[in-house]
Amino acid sequence: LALTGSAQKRLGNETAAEKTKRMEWWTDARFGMFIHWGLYALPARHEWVRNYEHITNENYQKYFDQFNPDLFNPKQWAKEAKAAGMKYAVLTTKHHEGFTLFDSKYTDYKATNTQAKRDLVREFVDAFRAEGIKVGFYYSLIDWHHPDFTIDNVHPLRPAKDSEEAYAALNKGRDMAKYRKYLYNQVTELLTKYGKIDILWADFSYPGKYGKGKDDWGSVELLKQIRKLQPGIIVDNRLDLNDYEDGTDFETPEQVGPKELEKYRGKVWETCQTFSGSWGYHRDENTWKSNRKLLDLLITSVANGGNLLLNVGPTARGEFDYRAETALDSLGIWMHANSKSIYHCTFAPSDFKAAEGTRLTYNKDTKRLYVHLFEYPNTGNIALEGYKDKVKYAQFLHDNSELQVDAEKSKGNSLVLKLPKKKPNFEIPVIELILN
Ligand code: JFZ
Repeated sequence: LALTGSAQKRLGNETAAEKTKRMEWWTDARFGMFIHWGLYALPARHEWVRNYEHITNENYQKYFDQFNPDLFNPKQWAKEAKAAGMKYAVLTTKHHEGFTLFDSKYTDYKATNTQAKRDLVREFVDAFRAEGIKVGFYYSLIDWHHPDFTIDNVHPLRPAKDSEEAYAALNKGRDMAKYRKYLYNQVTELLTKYGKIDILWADFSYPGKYGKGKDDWGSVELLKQIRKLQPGIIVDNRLDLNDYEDGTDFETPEQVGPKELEKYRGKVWETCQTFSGSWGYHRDENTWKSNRKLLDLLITSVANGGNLLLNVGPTARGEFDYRAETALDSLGIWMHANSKSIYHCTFAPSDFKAAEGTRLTYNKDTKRLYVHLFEYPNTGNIALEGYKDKVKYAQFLHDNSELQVDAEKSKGNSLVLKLPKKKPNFEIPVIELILN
């Protein structure tokens, strides 16, 4: 059988089974915390502010000068992530603005040279590890501060308005080969100075005539180096290596709705989501997702075999916004009682159809099926068509209270369970079915 074209391109020798094994902790974990933190927390109006408002290096300098996160306490962050039920965390070690939270020997544009006077990545790593949370590094491929990074004529998030000549003039003297080396060196620093790193989240490629992709980043060499330095690491798919069969590890659908997540069933993926619209701290943004919506995204991710990476944008003083804390608390209360339907779970076997108003997750090892009641029936029962001879025992997940079968109503293949008229005190209660 002749493989054609790109499908046969490989970077290493890992088999599909070995990859599954390497990623097992991550696919089991299902829920992680994204942290977008950088100088953009000071203007507090989106992490793209430098680009959106065309701020020059000179005018952006005030944020570097004023950066003083006096309340930064990653132990507290880690406690809050853990209480919410999150198993891993990914921090922006450098975002597009180019400022590094770590002490890099390749730049002066780093936290060590601000009033913080220290390596904030180191403290993050130590604190999260101490809580048993896996650590990941986000590293921006894009860099608006580096003198060799060429300014793009067309960018997916901001199409060009100027002429090609104007851009050519702007880019005179910039050398992507030098930037490529810088990025390689910094990733090497990140993967050698901080012990075992569980995830690398490189961001992002926009290949095309005016864009940037694997040749600009040197992605092939970079990924080889990443794998060599950290053999166990899990890498996102934004290095533009999709034509390699064993390239990167997971897909990253961003800010998509629950309905769209169905398309990813069967793939290895993680959806990243903000509380509001911005990833960095945004003071005046008031369109926050409801707690129910966040819970929906978590459950629906697992119901389609994926992970949720939920973002927090800490303030310039280094604390989580009170609105984020309230949302995390609410998720934590649900997770405390219901996390068995999340960890180590995936989509249900195809012979179980989700009843109207429900979403299913499944643990194949314990052979338990979880029915999430998105719409709580006020009829005093629920009919599960086709489940009749497949279920040994039924209970609520949050308290292990039995849910009796309504034998009279259970006709044909229909399994009808009696439910309390009053909805239990959870936004989305879960029925646990122990299968035969
Ligand atoms: C990127 C960043 O620009 C953003 O600031 C944030 O860090 C997010 C997690 O990742 O955002 C993207 C990346 C790719 C697309 C859109 C937003 N895209 O391909 O459409």
